[in-house]
Amino acid sequence: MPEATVQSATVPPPVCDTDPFSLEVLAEPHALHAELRAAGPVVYLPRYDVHVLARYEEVRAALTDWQHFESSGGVGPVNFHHEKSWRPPSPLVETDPPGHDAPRRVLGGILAPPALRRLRARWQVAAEALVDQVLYAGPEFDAFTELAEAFPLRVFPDAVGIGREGREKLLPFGDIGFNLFGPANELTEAGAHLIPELSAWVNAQCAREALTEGGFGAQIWEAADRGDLTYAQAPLVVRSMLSAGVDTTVHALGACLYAFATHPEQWQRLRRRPELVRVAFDEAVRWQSPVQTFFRTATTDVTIAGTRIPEDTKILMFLGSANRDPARWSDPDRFDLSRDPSGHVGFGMGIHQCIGQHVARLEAEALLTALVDRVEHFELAGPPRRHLNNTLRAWASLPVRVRPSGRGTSPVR
Ligand code: OVM
Repeated sequence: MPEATVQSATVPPPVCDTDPFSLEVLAEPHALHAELRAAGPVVYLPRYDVHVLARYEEVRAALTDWQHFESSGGVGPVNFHHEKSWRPPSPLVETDPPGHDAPRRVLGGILAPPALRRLRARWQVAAEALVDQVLYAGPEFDAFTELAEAFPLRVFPDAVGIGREGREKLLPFGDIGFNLFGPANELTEAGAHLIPELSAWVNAQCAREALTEGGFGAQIWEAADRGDLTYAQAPLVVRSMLSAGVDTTVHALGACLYAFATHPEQWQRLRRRPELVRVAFDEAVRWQSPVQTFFRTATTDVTIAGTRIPEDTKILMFLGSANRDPARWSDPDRFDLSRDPSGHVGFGMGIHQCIGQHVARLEAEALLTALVDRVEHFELAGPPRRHLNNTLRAWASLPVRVRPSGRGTSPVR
């Protein structure tokens, strides 16, 4: 083929044989990320037949180019053009314009900052009550289970408007969903037997009759009444909130609490300047990247930095690696409230950027504010434990010891 000038103009990418979804790498991913960033702008992973992007510039470019890197082929390694998904595709995360536009507009309005204002005071009271309750029991506790898990579970399901029964299924359901944005492995295997029961329960919560008036869920059905959504889309949009809205926030709060337990000087800075809570949350999301990866599918042959990515093949984007790329961030491994974390891709970027981020920010603001008022000093009281997930940088336990400030209503002084 002497005339293959277009082909010969492209460079073969470096190859990586490491499995980024092995338990060892999931437990400690940063060395592989550094290796992938150093190897080149595009790296090929023969194990999964995907091209991977681990540098900030390329990850950001791919996230904002939905025309070439589509989501309707699935945002995990499974290519929906050839294989069925484990559930009907999400009308938000597993779709592209124009089908994506209406669900995005509707849910985006319901979860926009002005619409959330009525929740702020109630969530602040709930956070204060929870922190008081935890501190009352003593200065040592598990900040992951007792705060990071407990707080979203106290406020978010009520805001959506689901029933009280069965809420303990939300976290395992989300865990399974996020494992299924990665490859079939021991993690997906371990959850497989729970899928029928958990899915049936979640799907039942998405029905109009199951949702209380005024909640996010009921508002989605009202949008269908107005013709802004189809009646077929409404329960799937409710399902998106229940799939993507709990574990993500829980592990982002876990990231915040881990950050402060290991950086007491940053906690003092936040106590001096509590208006930094929102910066603190974004910096924790950048630093830990609770959502580590997403895939896209190439809509056509695309060339990135001279490497050809064939049409209809998968691209794996490392958000967590982009968020620690030294080419974009100075001293990226440092958790530092004096940096401006804006531009991080922990919530994604572009048309699919996290639609629930304002809800998460409000939850974080309520919890951190309650803690700032009540906790003078924060430290680890034992080794923190990770929970391994194919997509989430997650926690199982975060033992802490605190010195209460004597404010709030805690009797522990
Ligand atoms: C969805 C969705 C979106 C993001 C994450 C996710 C299971 C689900 O729209 O259903 O995790």
